[in-house]
Amino acid sequence: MSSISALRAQLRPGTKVVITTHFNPDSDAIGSSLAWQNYLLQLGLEVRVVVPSAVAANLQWMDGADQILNFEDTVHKIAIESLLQDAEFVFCLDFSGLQRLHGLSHRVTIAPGKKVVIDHHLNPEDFADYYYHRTTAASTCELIYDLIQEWGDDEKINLEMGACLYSGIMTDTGSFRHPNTTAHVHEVVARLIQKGVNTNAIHRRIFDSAHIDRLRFLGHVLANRMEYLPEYHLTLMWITEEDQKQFNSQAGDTEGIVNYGLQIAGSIWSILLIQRPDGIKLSFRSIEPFAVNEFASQYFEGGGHKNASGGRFSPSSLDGAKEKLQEVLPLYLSEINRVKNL
Ligand SMILES: [Mn+2]
Repeated sequence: MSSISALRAQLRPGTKVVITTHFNPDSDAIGSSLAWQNYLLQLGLEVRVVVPSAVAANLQWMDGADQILNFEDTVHKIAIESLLQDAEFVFCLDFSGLQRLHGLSHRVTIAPGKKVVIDHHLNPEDFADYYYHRTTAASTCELIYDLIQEWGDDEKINLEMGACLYSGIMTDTGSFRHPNTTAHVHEVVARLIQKGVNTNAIHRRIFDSAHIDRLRFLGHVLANRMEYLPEYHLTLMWITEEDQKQFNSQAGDTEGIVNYGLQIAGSIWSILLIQRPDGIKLSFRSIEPFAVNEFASQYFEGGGHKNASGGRFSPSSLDGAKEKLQEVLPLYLSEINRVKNL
């Protein structure tokens, strides 16, 4: 493993580079990837962004998003394989476990180029040659900003990049209200605003660009797919495959729904179960100081941040996942009671 500072000198004009990010890429994943691409293009490198699954509609305004290659698209897939074969560097942004690439994981693993991880998730895997990794960073976009500053290239952060970076910082901090929102986060954002980034327009593009189906879907989940378990201070939500069909649910439409569970007085955590063809996807959110990443990794093959984690349960049975929860929740009762009294 080498120091990231040694990397700057190797990023010479003409160097072929691939940037990739996690499955179901969110605003931090796409924002950091496109901002980093913009920066490397300014240094004269040949850069493509490739993703394991589709970019959500509310992120497609970002500069460069129309050029992103999606591994789930059969035409793109072939291009991605040859790009990975030729790349001298593969930048892995906003993830540090290869399984988060899903179908793309094997291709990246066998890619001959040097791997560079830029990420803020806990427990990074040891697969890369360079790491710029800090769990205290609220977002990968914040790390991209910091790294460009460390390399003395502030003037290269242009408006397009600034908009991408702001998007990831805004969403990964829950619009600046999650406990990860440090003074540094606000300092970075203040600098982006000074550079002319229109934060209000970005907020509207990301959050106020829903199709009416999406709002009806949300209404359905809140009205019919939510339960509050007072003894566990837990809000439980679930979405069936049928629900997703009925409301014509698109990539990204389930994003953020889990957070509603924390709005109930007394709730210290919230779990959303989403039925997918290959299993149940779980999202966990909690309030400080209750940690959900350990729960996610211990019982649901997952992990993540202290207050925001993911997991999975197979087979694709919602009842099965709920039964598993009923089994393991009592084991957490003492921790729940400890935290609720703080
Ligand atoms: Mn992130």
